Amino acid sequence: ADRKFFVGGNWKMNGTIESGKKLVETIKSAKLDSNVEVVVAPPALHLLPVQEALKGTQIQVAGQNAYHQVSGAFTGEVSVSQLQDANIPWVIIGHSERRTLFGETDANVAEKTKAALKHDISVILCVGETLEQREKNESINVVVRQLDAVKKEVDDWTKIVIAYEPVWAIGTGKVATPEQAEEVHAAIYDWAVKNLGQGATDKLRVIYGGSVAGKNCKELASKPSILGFLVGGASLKPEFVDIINSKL
Ligand code: G2H
Repeated sequence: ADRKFFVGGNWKMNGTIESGKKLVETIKSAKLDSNVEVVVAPPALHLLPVQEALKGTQIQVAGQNAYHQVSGAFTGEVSVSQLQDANIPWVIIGHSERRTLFGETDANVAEKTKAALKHDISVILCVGETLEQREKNESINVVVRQLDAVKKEVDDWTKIVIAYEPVWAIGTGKVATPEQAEEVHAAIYDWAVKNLGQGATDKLRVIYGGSVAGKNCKELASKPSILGFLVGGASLKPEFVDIINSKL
């Protein structure tokens, strides 16, 4: 029970208040595997209406990003404490789009993760290599470096879900093979044993993200090291339900 299968839907910067509610209705009207923890991440402006629409269901919401400072002159940012104030239980930190398009460094990701946990918000922590890094055989080194940076700031990882998202698989339709995902997932569990201690790894979930879809989710989900998914494009479609139910 400690390692419930986890399915996150990252809506990114898509949709309207109306389309978000429609999507929620689609998910609500479906029969979902009750053994799955489901978290959807709408755009910040839509968090509250979506959360309201999801009341009474097994589905929680997440911010897609948060700033580590509590308040102040940080135009355009939403703080971890503001998420906490709005009762938002989860936040995605370190998504590759934040890292590459908005210049977030490993150190930024670490301080945001630390701040979120301090405010009692669980974190979906994203790591993953680029195509260039994969071709140079650096995938595992890159992921370990990204994890080490967070470990410097955070001791307790019980409220972190690690999402392995190879950048070359994101939004490209080019999903990692189950073997490619498993290799990195295994390296992440090894890292966790060495760095977090045995007890922590019993509870740790490493999920996969990058072009997860209705048609590839079952095979990926059948692998013991893949404890769930972070889904982008397909989380905006009715097939998100199939992905939630991929263990059925
Ligand atoms: C990776 C993923 C969700 P997609 O960014 O975080 O998106 O499923 O569209 O590749």
